[in-house]
Amino acid sequence: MSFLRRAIRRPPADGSPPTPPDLPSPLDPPSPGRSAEPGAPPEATAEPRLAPDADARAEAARPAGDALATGLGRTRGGFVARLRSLLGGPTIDDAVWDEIEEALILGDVGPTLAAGVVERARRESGGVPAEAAVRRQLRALLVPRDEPFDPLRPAVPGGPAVVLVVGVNGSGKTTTIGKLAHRFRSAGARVLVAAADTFRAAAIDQLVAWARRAGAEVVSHAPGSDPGAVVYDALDAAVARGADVVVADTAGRLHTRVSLMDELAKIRRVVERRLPGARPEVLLVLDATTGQNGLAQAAAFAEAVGLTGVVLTKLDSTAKGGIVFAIEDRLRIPVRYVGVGEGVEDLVDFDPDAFVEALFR
Ligand SMILES: Nc1nc2c(ncn2[C@@H]2O[C@H](COP(=O)(O)OP(=O)(O)OP(=O)(O)O)[C@@H](O)[C@H]2O)c(=O)[nH]1
Ligand SMILES: [Mg+2]
Repeated sequence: MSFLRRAIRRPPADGSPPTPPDLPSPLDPPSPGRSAEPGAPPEATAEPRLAPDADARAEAARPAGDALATGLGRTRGGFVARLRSLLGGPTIDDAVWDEIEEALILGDVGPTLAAGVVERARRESGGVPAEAAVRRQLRALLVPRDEPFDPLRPAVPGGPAVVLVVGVNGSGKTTTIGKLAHRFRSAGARVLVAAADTFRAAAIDQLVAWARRAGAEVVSHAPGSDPGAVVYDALDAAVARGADVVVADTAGRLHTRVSLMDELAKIRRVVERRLPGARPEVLLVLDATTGQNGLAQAAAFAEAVGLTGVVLTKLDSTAKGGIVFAIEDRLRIPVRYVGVGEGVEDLVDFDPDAFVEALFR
């Protein structure tokens, strides 16, 4: 299975953002789709237009249980292995239930949730095996999905889908956008990425490099310019060119900095101004290794900009994948994707059943 052979590439030791694998250097000249000056009309690139058909879209959204299980390797070997050995023992007395609770806390499920899961599973376990009871209780923490997730759903009838990507510094936003662009292109969509992280020139270059590899078009302005204007121009360009989806990168920001969070709210308003009544996807990219602190981040972003989903990155780097349960239960926001590596294919659709199954596989 190819995902087993995926090399995990580590970031450069100096902390600078890595160049995505097999990509041109960020020092290469900008792509043709890039507009250099604020307000300059974005240029069109000669891009074949392939409308995403229903099959391709269904394929793009298919849960990937095997890839999930691999991405969860550390978690499965860590707290879940402990959990399973405790649950598989001959007798489960008070002391063992306490250890089960501890294992859940160790896996970042969170103390309150862990206590609740144990209490309810204990009650249930008279009738069903204890492992099944715990699995069921964990599964019940994940929020119900009312309708299938379709990131290519037009934000307004006849218009493009819009995906805003937000999160704290270094959580994996730009990398995730590269992966998403690749995935959407593979589904036949015409993809436009908006370089609304204007904070650093290198951020624009990093996005351009990812977009070029994925075959997506880019709309960008000069470093330091207004991120809202970039998004506005990108939406304009998407409408003019008939793009299927606009994915906007935003600067990493501390969730505690009010002025930076206000800037996000402004970007959100720009979408509304250009596409009145639009329903954009607003995805929070959370680094799974930050543990329970991710909950505070998510709450702040939800308040500032409204979130429709979470992308949990770096799940491959942590043994504490139980954070998924905490995020969904506490915030009632569905996890849509998980990042399981730094490569372009290392993004897995999140499906609640597949997740719990993969954990205990
Ligand atoms: N192991 C692993 N690394 C990841 C994953 N996603 C992103 N990364 C790495 O995380 C680091 C930061 O990724 P970026 O995409 O630059 O993060 P960002 O949120 O755009 O960062 P800023 O723009 O600085 O806020 C890079 O080294 C990525 O390769 C993942 O799923 N797994
Ligand atoms: Mg970035």
